[in-house]
Amino acid sequence: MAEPPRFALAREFVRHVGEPVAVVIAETAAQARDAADLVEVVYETLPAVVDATAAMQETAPQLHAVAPGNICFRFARGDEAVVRKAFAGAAHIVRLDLVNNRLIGAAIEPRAVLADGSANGKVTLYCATQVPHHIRRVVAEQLNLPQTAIRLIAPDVGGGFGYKGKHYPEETIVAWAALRLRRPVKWIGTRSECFVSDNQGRDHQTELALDSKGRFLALRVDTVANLGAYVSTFGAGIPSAIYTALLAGVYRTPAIAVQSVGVFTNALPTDAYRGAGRPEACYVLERLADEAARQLGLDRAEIRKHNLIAADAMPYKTPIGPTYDCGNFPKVFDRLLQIADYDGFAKRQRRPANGRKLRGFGVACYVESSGVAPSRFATALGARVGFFEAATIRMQPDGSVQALLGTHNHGQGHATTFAQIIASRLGVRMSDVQIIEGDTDQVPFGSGTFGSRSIAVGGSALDRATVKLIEKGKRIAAHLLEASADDISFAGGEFSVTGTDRRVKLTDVARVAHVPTSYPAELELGLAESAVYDPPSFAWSNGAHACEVEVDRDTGEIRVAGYWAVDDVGTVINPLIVEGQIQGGIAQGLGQALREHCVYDAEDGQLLSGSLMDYALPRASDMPKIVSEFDESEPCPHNPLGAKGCGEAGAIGAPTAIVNAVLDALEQAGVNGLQLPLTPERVWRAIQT
Ligand code: MCN
Repeated sequence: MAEPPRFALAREFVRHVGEPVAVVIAETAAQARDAADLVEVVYETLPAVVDATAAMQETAPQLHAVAPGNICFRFARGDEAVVRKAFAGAAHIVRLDLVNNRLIGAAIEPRAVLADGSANGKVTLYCATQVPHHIRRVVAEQLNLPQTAIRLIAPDVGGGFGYKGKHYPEETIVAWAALRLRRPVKWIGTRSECFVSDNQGRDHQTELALDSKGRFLALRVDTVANLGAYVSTFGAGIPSAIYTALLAGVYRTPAIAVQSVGVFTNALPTDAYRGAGRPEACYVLERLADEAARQLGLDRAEIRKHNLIAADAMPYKTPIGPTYDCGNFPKVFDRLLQIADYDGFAKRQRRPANGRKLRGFGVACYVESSGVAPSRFATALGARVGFFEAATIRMQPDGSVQALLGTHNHGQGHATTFAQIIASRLGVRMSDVQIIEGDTDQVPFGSGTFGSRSIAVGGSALDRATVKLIEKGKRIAAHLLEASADDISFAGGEFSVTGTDRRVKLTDVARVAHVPTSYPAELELGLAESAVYDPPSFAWSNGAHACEVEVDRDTGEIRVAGYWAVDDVGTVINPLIVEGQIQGGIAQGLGQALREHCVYDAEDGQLLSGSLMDYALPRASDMPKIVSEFDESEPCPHNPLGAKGCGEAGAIGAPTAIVNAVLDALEQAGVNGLQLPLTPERVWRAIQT
């Protein structure tokens, strides 16, 4: 992989609009803006290329000396020879060109950094990030400081969606300035700055072919991924390791070969954005399944049922690497068709409410590699960090509990769900539990929150810490109850001598651990335990989503009339929170399918969708009523909670379910094969022509 240097301030070349070139520090933001206007940069305009396929042409401007042809990497999986053979003998080949549109993250609050460098040699960095320990490490490396010289505090950050989980130049610049000036320095992005400074998402062009006799025989996928001007933190990992691993989806296609090429262009860097590689994989497979059904005259549900991996095939090794350890895809799919009344759709389609409206129905199944990530897997791919998680539980003498985790909450309800885990394990009240995240001086280790990992990895570390705490508690209780620790059991917040009514409360054990009137001589005082959890595999969340739309023939406007989701996120800790997470993801998926599109001028690389006036986010009025169900029959077999991640599920299934529904409707108008996003204008033009 070519890894060109990326400096906090551009040197010699500016490679994308918005790349910082100078920093102005003043007493007030207004002064700083005025002073910035006085900075004169003399640019020599160089040719630009913003499209990834165009950037691969021989004549394209070259961005980096270390990346000839603008190629960052070529990543392949599967056996090309086997696939070629299967294609040669196939009855049908279905081919599609797909574009996965570039998206701009738009959390409620922009990014922000405040550094206090007044303490000798030490800087406290308040930072709107999802990955506090990671940012501490990178800033320390860049400023040549020990990690202990930086305290990173990430309080409520106003949403993140993945793009706040990456390192940005401003974090280093502000820390550096604060250390130089020995006083606090603050930068807060304006909404417009977010458009030209924050990582963007998706931007894939994919061509694929599939052989079919109604059964999928082989799949070939060629993807060109636009990385933008630099490799962002996970920028190269998303379209390579993560996206390609999921191209078997829920289907038992025996031969698969995938090639993904990461390309540099004069656009902002792309990186993880809710779903990160998984929506792209789902889009490829599920658009293809619909197209195959259309060309072969098969029912869309039937072709899928024909090819789904059976529950008794688990564990199922895909031909491109991953092994799914659980999941009942046919059951989830059947349930979806039932709740969405798929059988009744033909009737609904024949009689739309208004004659000018076209009605369509779409489905999309997905598998998600949540619980990112087994460190073994990540480090083998070149990640220079482990992806495990750590949790510490401290019981105070009064019986209240503090839990410190390296994950980060920015809207996922960790304070509730993690407190639930502790309360159920230790038999304490939820109101007696305090969850602490987002402070590197308090929490010893952390990988942060992304990749729907907090429950499966952080929650599992927490669970392990409770087990250790109970084990120690048993030894203290054994001493107090004058019994052997082997005879002590724990339930409902009490230790008891098995088969007797002798018991002592955990809260009393906690008090004795701090006020040792009677305490085992061989034990250390205190009641605090830490645990680390490194997942042996991903937690394979999966699901099936369906959508019904009405397309207005005269305006191209699309109304999502119904939306149904059946998701297998393993054991659900908090149904209300999970439902909210699924809904939020679907809202973002709807945005990708129907509204959002990041556009650069192909000639000069200017960002044309540079504000919320040009970049349309979905609104509350665009959202349908969502019917959401969970299938908990297949808990994750390798983590103690049985939980799989849910934070991205909606954003994975929704874009494709919605697009498939719109294309189904448009077929009645003779329209096929539109690219994302399906804006009213694009749909209207297609109907007209
Ligand atoms: N949960 C549960 N039972 C399960 C699975 C999860 O009760 N079987 C709970 C968890 O305990 C947690 C929540 O659901 O409270 C989400 O858990 P998880 O799926 O582990 O996801 P993370 O907490 O790791 O959050 C990351 C995920 C990602 S990758 C993005 S992007 C995202 C998202 O969550 N960004 C969000 N949800 C978001 N929600 C808000 N409001 N804002 C964002 O920026």
